[in-house]
Amino acid sequence: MSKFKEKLAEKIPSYRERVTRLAKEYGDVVIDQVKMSQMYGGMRGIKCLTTDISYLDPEEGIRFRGYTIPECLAKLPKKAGAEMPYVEGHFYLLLTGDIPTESDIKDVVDDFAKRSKVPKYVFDMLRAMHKDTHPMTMFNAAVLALQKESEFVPKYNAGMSKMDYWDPFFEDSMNLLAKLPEIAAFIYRYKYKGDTAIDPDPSLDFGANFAHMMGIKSPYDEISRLYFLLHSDHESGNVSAHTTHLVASALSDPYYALSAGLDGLAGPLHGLANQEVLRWIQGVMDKMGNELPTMEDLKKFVWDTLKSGQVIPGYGHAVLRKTDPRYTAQREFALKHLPDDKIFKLVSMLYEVVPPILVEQGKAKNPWPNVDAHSGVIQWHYGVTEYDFYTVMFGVGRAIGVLSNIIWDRAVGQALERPKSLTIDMLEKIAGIK
Ligand code: AMX
Repeated sequence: MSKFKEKLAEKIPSYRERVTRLAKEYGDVVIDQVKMSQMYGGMRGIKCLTTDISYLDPEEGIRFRGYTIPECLAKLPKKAGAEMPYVEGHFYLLLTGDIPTESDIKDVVDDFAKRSKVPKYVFDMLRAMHKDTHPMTMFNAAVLALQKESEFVPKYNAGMSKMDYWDPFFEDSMNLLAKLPEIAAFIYRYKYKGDTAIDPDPSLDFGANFAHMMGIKSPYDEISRLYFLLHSDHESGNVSAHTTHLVASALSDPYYALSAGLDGLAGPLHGLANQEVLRWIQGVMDKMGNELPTMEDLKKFVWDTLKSGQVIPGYGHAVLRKTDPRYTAQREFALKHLPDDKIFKLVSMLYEVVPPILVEQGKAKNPWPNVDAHSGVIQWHYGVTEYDFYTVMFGVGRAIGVLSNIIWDRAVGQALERPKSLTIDMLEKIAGIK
């Protein structure tokens, strides 16, 4: 057993004990009530999920295992000379709750390297798909195609204790995560660079290897590390995390569960928003003859978008009520590395223009930018202008968080998820409508 897995195994019994105690001894304690408006409002705010991996405070933003984004960036170990922490170290933190040492990280880096070989049938399948297939469909299909590799399935079929489910979930998740950077980079170079895949370099860490396989020079390795870290987890209720958790609760293995979660990430109100942001920004630039608009022109463009019944992509959030710290972290990177980039300047102008307009319009509960308002501009700067691809990178990052979550779901014995539904007749009766 690797030191990493041993560490996790050490942590599980005390968490299991706490969860069993809460569920058994305090099983009747009321946590929340459900309102009619929440049943028809996407279940916003209902406290009915549990995770220790991240917590989203509406005002402060995400904390990973109790650490804010600036704290993670400062405390997690970095490769000598690197600006951003190892993705492997962040994964270690999410899974164990501890900030890793250099040697802990080496353990994970080496483990990933051993598991990273992508079987040829995955590439064959991707090449057999229609060239116009959305890269997110290709990515999700690749994850699903790998399902035959699941170690959970044969162990489950052979009969195993519920207490041990987490072990093959861990193995499947590690095997899957190790392969995602190569699958994602392959899709990029297959679709947009004339099928010129670049072989992985096993001596590189997760973020740097992805940058290498994309064929993009430093500091793209730094932005890859940052990007995967920032997109990893956002509590349990968002569509990708919740879907992965739900599907895994049926004891569908991590391949099935992640592929389902990624399907949710592909929606325009969720992960696809970063592609929408760039598409929308290009619309502004096209209209302005590729020049920066004036503030007045930009205000008009924003109002025109709203008046045509569309949302402003990259703004608003179901939980957050301030500027997303994931936006801020990317803005700080951009201020340092690409302050004169034209699209970055436009994104900065939007930061001034959009919030007051959304407030004036009075619909959005949160007028501030979310992570997606910034992700695309940095990718564009480093030459990744094929914005259909952005959600795939979001997916690589999100996999780190959602897979950590389903390993822990099995570790603490989370049950099959099965909420109850009511009919309109029943609700009208409850409401006292005659
Ligand atoms: N532009 C215009 N209108 C917006 C808006 C925006 N950016 N954000 C919210 N609104 C509107 C909603 O459409 C809704 O209108 P309705 O009453 O006519 O249906 C109203 O404001 C209230 O919505 P809300 O409670 O503030 O937001 P929500 O929880 O229902 O939805 C989100 C949250 C993110 C889907 C929404 O803000 C949105 O559509 N934003 C643009 C798309 C986007 O950036 N998505 C990415 C989110 C982050 C992620 O998952 N990657």
